Amino acid sequence: MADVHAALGGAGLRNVHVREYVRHWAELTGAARIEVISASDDARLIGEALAEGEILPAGEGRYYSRSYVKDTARSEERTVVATSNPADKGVYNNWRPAGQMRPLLEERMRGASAGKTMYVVPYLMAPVGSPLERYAAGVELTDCRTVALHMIRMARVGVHYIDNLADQNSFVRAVHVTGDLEKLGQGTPSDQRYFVTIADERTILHFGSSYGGNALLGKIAHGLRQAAYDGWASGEFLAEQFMLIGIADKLTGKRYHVCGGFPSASGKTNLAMMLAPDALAGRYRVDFYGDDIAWLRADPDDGKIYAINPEFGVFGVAKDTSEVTNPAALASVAPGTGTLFTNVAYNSHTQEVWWEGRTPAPPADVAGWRDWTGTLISERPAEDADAPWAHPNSRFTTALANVPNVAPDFDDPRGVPIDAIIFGGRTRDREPLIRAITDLAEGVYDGLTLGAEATFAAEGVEGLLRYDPMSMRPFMSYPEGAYAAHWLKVIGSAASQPIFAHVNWFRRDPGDGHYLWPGYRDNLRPLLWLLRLKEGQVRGRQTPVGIIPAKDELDLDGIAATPEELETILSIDTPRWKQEIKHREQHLEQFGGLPEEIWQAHRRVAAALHRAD
Ligand code: OXD
Ligand code: MN
Repeated sequence: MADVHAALGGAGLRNVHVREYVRHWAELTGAARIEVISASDDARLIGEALAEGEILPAGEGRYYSRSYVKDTARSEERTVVATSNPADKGVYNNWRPAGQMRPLLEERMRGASAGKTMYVVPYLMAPVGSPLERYAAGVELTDCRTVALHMIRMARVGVHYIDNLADQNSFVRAVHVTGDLEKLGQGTPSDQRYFVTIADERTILHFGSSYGGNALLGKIAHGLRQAAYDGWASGEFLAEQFMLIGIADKLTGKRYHVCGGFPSASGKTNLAMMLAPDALAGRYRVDFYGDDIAWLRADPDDGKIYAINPEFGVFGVAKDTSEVTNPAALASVAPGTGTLFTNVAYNSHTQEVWWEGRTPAPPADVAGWRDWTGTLISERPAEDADAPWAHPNSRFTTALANVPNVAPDFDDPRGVPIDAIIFGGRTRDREPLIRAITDLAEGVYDGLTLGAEATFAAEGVEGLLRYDPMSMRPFMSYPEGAYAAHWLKVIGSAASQPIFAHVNWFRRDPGDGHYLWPGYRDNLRPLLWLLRLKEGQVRGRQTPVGIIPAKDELDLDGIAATPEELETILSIDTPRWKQEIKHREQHLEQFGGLPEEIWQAHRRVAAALHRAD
């Protein structure tokens, strides 16, 4: 049995509430040792993990880990938001009573860390000194060393974050117990895993996975689910699965900031790390703040909406990351960055890593190459010959500071003032390249009706979106009606409000299906138009679903699109929109208590489409 007080005292951890919390869970999980972690322990922990074979070297200052084969992704079915108030049940939050979930988790976690070390990871999900700092402190307890290593990259980690709290009891209690991964029945009717946020107790209990999305509790469980709940309960802020970028105009010296949500596989990380296209790089610079989470609040001093990225690193999907799609991401995982790769392909002779899309074809010489399961490529059975080398959800984990175009003020506690909030899906026919929305309720309505097109027939009806409101479907922690009202309240309280827009980089040619817009770096162009529209420098063209750029308003210097292609991406398909409006109505009807302003926005858009005949 661990000597908790000696371990905490030795680490200089004085906060009595933290000490009591650690004692409780050390006793319950039966951990053999307690170790308090700060970022300065990284090199030692890396050394230990290498020595134990938990990670492998992947070139200079880079590391590689494999997760258990059935533990490679977030599990939405096993994720629960619990509170003591049944009124907190929403459509997506998978609500359960706290009184039921806590004993269930305690039962699974009891004795489950026997013989293991419990790492105590005090962290902060905010730049130090942020006005939202009191919602940002947490202590993750984990029985997995690689999870501690990931946390050091993804959050600000250190004892001082928890010892100096104004309210010593105000920290998120985040307990991660791995469990016996081979005996958990992942994905079967007897699945033992549970990933629970008891939001009104600010307690996170995750059992049964050591994969990042389930195990790095600062990120999704705290940074999104818990923070969204806290933001609503306090009335102070929004926590959203949003990227956050800056755009600097070197000619005028002005700096703009854009944040926004994209359902998965819609290019959010690539957009967040975008560099200006060559033709515009003399004038504009794009600064990276964050690729996954933003917390937004209205600042009473200047009446603007400010955003922070609460994270300290990037937990990015490796697949399809290349010099073309995201050169900044590749630079951020270069030798010497301390990057941890998970479930990519690994060469045990050369320590190189590779994933699908990294280069057009896999390495020609397969000597030493193993797929993400550890099987030598040269020995894979014939039926697996075409299987990917890397898992589609393989990841790289690197600190924000490693991203070459990281904003100089990414650590500014105040955050950055937001000029525009964008939503973007992957839509082949209906959505134009960009449509701007100047009305707050219509902007929120657009976010609530965000979705991704079904990618294969099996996933849904052709042309029907899988709605993913604000890209928060898996992270919603309170009811959607209240969520919409909270958005209207927070953004509505700002004297100077951001403009909204919906973007779509994925419009296809109706004939041969080719993409009509080059995407990637060129996505800066419609964003520049949006900022100009906000400043009254361009007028665009009003459509029933928003303002679309006139052709001559987009800066197309260096773009090879034909006039016909431009015509298509700068138009809306009214009959398809009319179908979509009917689906939206059904989608919104699920949500109890949706504010009347949202219904009015819906009816306005529907009526405008009707008139557009
Ligand atoms: C996610 C992630 O699962 O950001 O959305 O990792
Ligand atoms: Mn995400």
